[in-house]
Amino acid sequence: MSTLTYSTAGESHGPAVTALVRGMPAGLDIDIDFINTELKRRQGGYGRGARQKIESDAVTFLSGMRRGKTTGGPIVLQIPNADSRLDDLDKTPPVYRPRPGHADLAGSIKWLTTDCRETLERASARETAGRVAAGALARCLLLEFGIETFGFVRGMLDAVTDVEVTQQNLDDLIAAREASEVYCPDAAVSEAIIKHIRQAKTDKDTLGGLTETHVFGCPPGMGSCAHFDEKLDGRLAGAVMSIQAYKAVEIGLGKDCAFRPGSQVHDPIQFDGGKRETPSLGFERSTNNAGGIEGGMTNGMPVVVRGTMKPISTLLRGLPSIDLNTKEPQHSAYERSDVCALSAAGVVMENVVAFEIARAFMEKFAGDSMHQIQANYDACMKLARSLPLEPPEETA
Ligand code: EPS
Repeated sequence: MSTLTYSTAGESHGPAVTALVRGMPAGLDIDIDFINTELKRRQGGYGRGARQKIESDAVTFLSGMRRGKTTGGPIVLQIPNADSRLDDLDKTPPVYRPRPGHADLAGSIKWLTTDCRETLERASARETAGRVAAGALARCLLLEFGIETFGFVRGMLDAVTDVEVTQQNLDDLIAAREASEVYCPDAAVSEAIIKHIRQAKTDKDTLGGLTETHVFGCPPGMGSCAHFDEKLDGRLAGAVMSIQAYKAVEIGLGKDCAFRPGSQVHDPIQFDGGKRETPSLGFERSTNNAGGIEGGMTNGMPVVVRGTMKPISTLLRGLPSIDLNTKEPQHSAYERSDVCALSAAGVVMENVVAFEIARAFMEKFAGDSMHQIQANYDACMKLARSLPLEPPEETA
């Protein structure tokens, strides 16, 4: 059995984007419709560019699946690109004027070329289709154990919702998000965001914003404080920060911890015997400033992650740059792009967060098959519920 991991491959205008997922247990029912729904959601959101009218993203399983279930073997997911033209020089000409904020300049120096296309084809956010497919597959596993994720747009500029996300209002929030063109479960804030995007388009400018993911139903003890590279908050931060254009990640209260004393940051611990059979095992908090993670481990409360996306670096009006061949000042090149891809980024974030949660879940309840994992999960939860396993030692 290998650790649950994934990697992606594919260029924005190559034949396809793919994801290779290793370590999925055998016997998991794969909900392809669900994966495709997530891919569709990633393509949407007000402010997207013309590419999304060309593509109709849907996944094909090239391996690791038989009769709708995982086999335990490596899984290759493929999403074809309709706009495939990588080797056609007329349709994908070289780009010599790097965009400030994009991978163009750093990548060109890294790969020793003056053609930014060598870099931008892989740096493109089209790659996130592969990440969404892998994350949505991981969510099929999590849902078997009642672990649910909810991702949405929190806001941008002066339009930020203060909506509270709880398991109780989750269904209403999902409905409100689905009704919003920008995936924000607050109608008034959605309107304001759309206005901002419309204005940015007029100004030939771009916009970023805040996205958030909440994960419900995580049992305590996933992740680890024993090894820094097993800390779940570190892994979540790395996963979210690696999404194209993300510049900050916060868990729970995040950076606002700096502005409060400890008494107003740390979540008081209570025990509710009536909730012993729930994933929290009854260990409850009146607040969740920790965002469900303490010491790099889940504590039974919902995991809350927030990400900041910078505005897309391809501006229709360009930005001051140079020509890499002549080094003369030039405005940056314009490649077809989005005015704002915040809603899509929220979908990407939800799915990359889910993959990291699934990875931590598999490390704790490890098994080659769903049967084995279910048995391990049940046994582990039973032991945790029976604490103390030995009579407490007398103290003098
Ligand atoms: C994207 C596909 C790309 C861009 C965007 C996201 O398509 P194209 O470059 O063919 O228009 O719209 O990519 C970028 C923001 C970027 O910097 O490359 C997608 O499918 O998400």
